[in-house]
Amino acid sequence: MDDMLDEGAYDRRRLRQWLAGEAGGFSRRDLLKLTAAVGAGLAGTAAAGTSAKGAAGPIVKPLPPESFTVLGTNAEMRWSAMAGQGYLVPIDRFFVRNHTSTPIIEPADWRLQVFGAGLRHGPAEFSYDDLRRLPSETITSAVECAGNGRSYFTSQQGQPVSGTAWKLGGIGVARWRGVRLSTVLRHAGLGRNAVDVLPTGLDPNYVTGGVDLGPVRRPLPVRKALHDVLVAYEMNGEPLPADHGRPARLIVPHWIGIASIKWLGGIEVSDAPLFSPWNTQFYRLFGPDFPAEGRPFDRQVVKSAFELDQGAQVPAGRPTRLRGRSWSAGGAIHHVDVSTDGGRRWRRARPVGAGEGAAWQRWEIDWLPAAGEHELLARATDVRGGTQPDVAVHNELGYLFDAVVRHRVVAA
Ligand SMILES: Nc1nc2c(c(=O)[nH]1)N[C@H]1C(S)=C(S)[C@@H](COP(=O)(O)O)O[C@H]1N2
Ligand SMILES: [Mo]
Repeated sequence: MDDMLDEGAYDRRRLRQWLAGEAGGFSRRDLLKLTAAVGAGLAGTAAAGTSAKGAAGPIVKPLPPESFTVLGTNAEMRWSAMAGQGYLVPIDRFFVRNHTSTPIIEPADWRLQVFGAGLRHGPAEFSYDDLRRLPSETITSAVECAGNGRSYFTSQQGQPVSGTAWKLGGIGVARWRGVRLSTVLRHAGLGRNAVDVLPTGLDPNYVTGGVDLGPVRRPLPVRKALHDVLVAYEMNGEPLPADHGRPARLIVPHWIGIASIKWLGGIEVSDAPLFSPWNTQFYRLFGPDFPAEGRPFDRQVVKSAFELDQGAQVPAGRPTRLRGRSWSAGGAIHHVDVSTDGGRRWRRARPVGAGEGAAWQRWEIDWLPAAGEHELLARATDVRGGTQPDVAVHNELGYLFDAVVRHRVVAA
């Protein structure tokens, strides 16, 4: 069990089990059938967007253009909207990634069902009030889409990818309050035989290429579930907003955003490995450099962003303070190097906000731009030495873009 916290080992073991046909929930045969039915290239295409009762359109909160870029059913945060902000991303500019649409669920009508062969007795049910009565905890954590930065595979590396064309705004950091998933599972009577936990969303089923893949769901190992996962009902001190999972969602620290299931309705606790399209067909690395069944992954990588739009204007000949943020699932950021001349010379950025937390690191650096076009680059290194390459490893679904992004600005 000990290697289950090492997500790489977990992924490799699950992959072997899946290939061997030991699959609960979504087998290799299911996937092959599905792939045959739909044809290649369906993975990562835009949601067909079924509409269910109670759905209020893809996203409920206002999406002013100065804060968001709308991408299909999703809304990307504009990095310029973080200029002058503190450590946290305010709710009114936090990105939204919806496979279909935000359902409106009243806390009073909501129940969380916990069930499965990995429980000691029968299923357990929690109301919103039950959840609020359990001991609470508050954590600061990023939620980041695995496809954040995807568009740079094409615009910077000239490589084709499919999926939502995020720049770098598919991330947000917030304070989340809720109940530890370990507490919920213990109250439900977690058995010693428990292996995987499969949280399921209450949003409309995801239909792509004419195939109904069912509700959004993705398993995680019980070891991770017990380690640091939160069932969150508050975000930045407010009741969880509809678009971010009201009444309750998972927050799975350091893992790709899809692990943090919103509008949590059910949690299956299994005594055998579980699978869903979200850890077999999506969220694997596909392409010539990878095995045919794709390489699984769970964790995020190292990234950096300037608090500026691509192509932003800065005043020429005047001292300019560049600000940005860097983050890594591997630990706190140790240092950030910045180039203002396309990568020829590098300077160390000053960290901002000591002791704010390790979800990301704010930084700044001063610059006197001459008139003309410039390319800004930022490269972060975390405390374990993890850093950002010049070129990200290409994969067809465009996940884990960790390369240094070339950020064009115009001084005038
Ligand atoms: N039920 C459900 N949970 C979900 C999703 C979804 O579409 N439905 N999207 C996932 C993805 S891909 C990401 S990146 C995060 C985004 O969280 P946010 O919309 O609160 O920013 O939620 C995850 N949880
Ligand atoms: Mo995502």
